[in-house]
Amino acid sequence: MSLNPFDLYDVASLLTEEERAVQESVARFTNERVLPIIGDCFDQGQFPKELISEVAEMGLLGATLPEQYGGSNLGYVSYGLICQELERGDSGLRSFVSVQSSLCMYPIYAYGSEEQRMRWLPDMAAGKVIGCFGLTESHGGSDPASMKTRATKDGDAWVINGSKMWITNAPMADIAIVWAHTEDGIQGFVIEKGTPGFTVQEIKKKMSLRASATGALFFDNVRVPDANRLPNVKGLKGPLGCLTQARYGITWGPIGAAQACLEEVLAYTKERILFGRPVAATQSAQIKMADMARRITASQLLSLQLGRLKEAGKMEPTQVSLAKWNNCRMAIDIARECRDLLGGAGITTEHAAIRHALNLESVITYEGTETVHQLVVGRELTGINAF
Ligand code: TGC
Ligand code: FAD
Repeated sequence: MSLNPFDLYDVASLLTEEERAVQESVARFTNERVLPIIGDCFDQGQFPKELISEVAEMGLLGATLPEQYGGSNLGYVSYGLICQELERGDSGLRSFVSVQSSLCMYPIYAYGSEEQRMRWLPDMAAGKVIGCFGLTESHGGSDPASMKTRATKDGDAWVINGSKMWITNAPMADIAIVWAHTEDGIQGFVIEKGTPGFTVQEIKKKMSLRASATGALFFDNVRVPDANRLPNVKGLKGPLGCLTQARYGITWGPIGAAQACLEEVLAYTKERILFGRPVAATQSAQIKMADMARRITASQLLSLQLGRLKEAGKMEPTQVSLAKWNNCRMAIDIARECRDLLGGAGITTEHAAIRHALNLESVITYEGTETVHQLVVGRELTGINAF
């Protein structure tokens, strides 16, 4: 076999030398440091905190930001490849990097003052300050404009009341980027751990993203200085702009999860002898695996072109919605089909398929559900807002 089964169209040949080097180094990290431990982390419901310093040393936190803020000044295709290779390990680790980079460092960089950038970004890039992003509230995450969290000006400070739900990294975060209604529209605030009235509760009993820490945030008359308000954006476009960054990376991540599942099932079906021949020698198994490769290949090309558009400053949110929808759907279907091809062996975390399938239930839900992204594309096509 001369083609790479996980890159049938030789997408690697479309990458620059730097992009290939980034992909190779993150792939090595995933193989050597993530895969040996991640099944146990998932079983135990633990995020592998011990990997944070290594991820930071590799320059994966705020990777696209300029070096003066601790970033690695990488292009967006490199960032996508980082997400892909991390999610080949586990969606939880990719989530950690997405939230830290796209949802926390990005708004400080894009909407913060120079003082705020210097105050937080270098320590965040070094993994010394961990962030979380509070937009969703319990009464309806798809409709963030309906948020009830409110910030009221009081002298040179703000008083924040409300709550946020389903917040990645919350239980271990040093700062929370919190979006709240104000007299002047929705604004973003950096709330530091330990601020009186600010509490965090871990969400337990998750069957998905078990190797990621998720929590709820509560604000009871939390007093925040005006110096912690992000001054350069007002309105829903602030948080939605962050989501566009994160969703872009998330289009790449599920490609890695799907590749991991296909790799596992290719090996398994060659070894598994049923009715006197390997399962891989049956027509139905080959058709299923060929179809997985077809969908993975299409998703790789979609994300690569999206990345090139982003690098050229031409990427539109609707294009991100199409790829987030397509690639999450592709990966969750493949993970479920791989679980099936593994038979009973597929129901334990000794194999990766069920872990990826369960994780992808979150990935297809967060950062805009599949329905939300379908309606964004439908609105673009028809010009009619169906929300
Ligand atoms: P609309 O009221 O029309 O627009 C408001 C303003 O925002 C602008 N805008 C965007 N800007 C940047 N990127 C986007 N994707 C944008 N979409 C809209 C828009 O131009 C407008 O600007 P202006 O200047 O006119 O005020 O809002 P809409 O109708 O477009 O939005 C509706 C809808 C449903 C698409 C939106 O509310 C939505 O996306 N809902 C889903 C919410 C969501 O995805 N939440 C995710 C929370 S964070 C998370 O899940 C993290 S998980 C992380 C992990 O663990 O990896
Ligand atoms: P709802 O919005 O209540 O949606 C329920 C159902 O209604 C869905 O099927 C949806 O598709 C459907 N629906 C919505 N609108 C329509 C419509 N117009 N027509 C038809 N159907 C519709 N949020 C953060 O802010 N920060 C985080 O770090 C974060 N991390 C997360 C981590 C995990 C593990 C999970 C599971 C979620 C996380 N979220 C986070 C929240 C996530 O963004 C929301 O779960 C998501 O936006 C959906 O909101 P919801 O759960 O309230 O569902």
